[in-house]
Amino acid sequence: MDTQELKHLQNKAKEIRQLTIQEIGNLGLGHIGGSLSIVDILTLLYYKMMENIDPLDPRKEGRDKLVLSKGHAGPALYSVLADKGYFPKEWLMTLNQGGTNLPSHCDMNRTPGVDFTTGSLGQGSSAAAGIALAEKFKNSGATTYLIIGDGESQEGQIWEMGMFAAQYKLDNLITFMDYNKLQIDGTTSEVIDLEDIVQKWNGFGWFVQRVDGHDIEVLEEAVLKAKAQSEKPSIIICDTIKAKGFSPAQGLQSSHHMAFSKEVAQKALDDLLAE
Ligand SMILES: Cc1ncc(C[n+]2csc(CCOP(=O)(O)OP(=O)(O)O)c2C)c(N)n1
Ligand SMILES: [Mg+2]
Repeated sequence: MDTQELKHLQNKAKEIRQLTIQEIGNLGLGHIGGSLSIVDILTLLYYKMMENIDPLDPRKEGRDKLVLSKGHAGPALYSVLADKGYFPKEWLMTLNQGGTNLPSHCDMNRTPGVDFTTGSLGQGSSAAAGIALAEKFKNSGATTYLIIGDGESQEGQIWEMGMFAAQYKLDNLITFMDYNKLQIDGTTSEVIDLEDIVQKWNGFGWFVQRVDGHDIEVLEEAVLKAKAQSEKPSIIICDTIKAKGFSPAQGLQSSHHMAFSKEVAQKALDDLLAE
């Protein structure tokens, strides 16, 4: 990736953070932390990596897909989809309100561009593996991307999916684990420690990489290496910071689902733009 393209994607990620703070800030509360930790991953996917996607034809046959298994981070995905033109940006101001097409958690029957309904942690992972298997049967050549949380990784279903995907050699499945080290009730290490996470996925027969989840250039290299794999599913363990770019609560457990005033949102936006 040349410097110009990198700069463009970094600016895009900043815009997406801005939109997400405005979107949740307008409602006054929401999952700001887990939304902002995955913005760089989403930006790389939607503005560089995903093939055959078309905002005017959201269900296009043979497209690459994303399953956001940590469905509570929907607001970040909505910002990307709105920016790409899947629906009007004004919809962002209706987040999680009566009659909205943008519920707090992802709903494929409500929101153009959302590839799977998620929110019950663990379940999106199995759906993604099923989609990847179906793409193999169809010989579509499409890639299925999956984003899981670190707290979510304490769900047994994640590991059931891990065995399944290795058994069926789903090399068209690329998973990102958003390793922000925080879940609702505390740090992952104090609730149920995940380490040694690289060894664990290795043991499940996956191709494993561990990278800085906010470094778009490094993320791209990891995705390219994952795409070059044959026979093995891939996981990219992404070290991230919860609420990255939201100065009032960056890196704090309180960012999981928090209420904040319009003034606090404005201060966060000012700080973000000054970065
Ligand atoms: C099956 C299930 N149990 C509990 C919840 C409630 N819940 C929503 S988010 C969350 C914490 C998830 O932590 P993590 O995966 O680390 O996501 P992050 O908050 O860091 O984005 C929990 C327990 C849920 N959505 N689904
Ligand atoms: Mg987490």
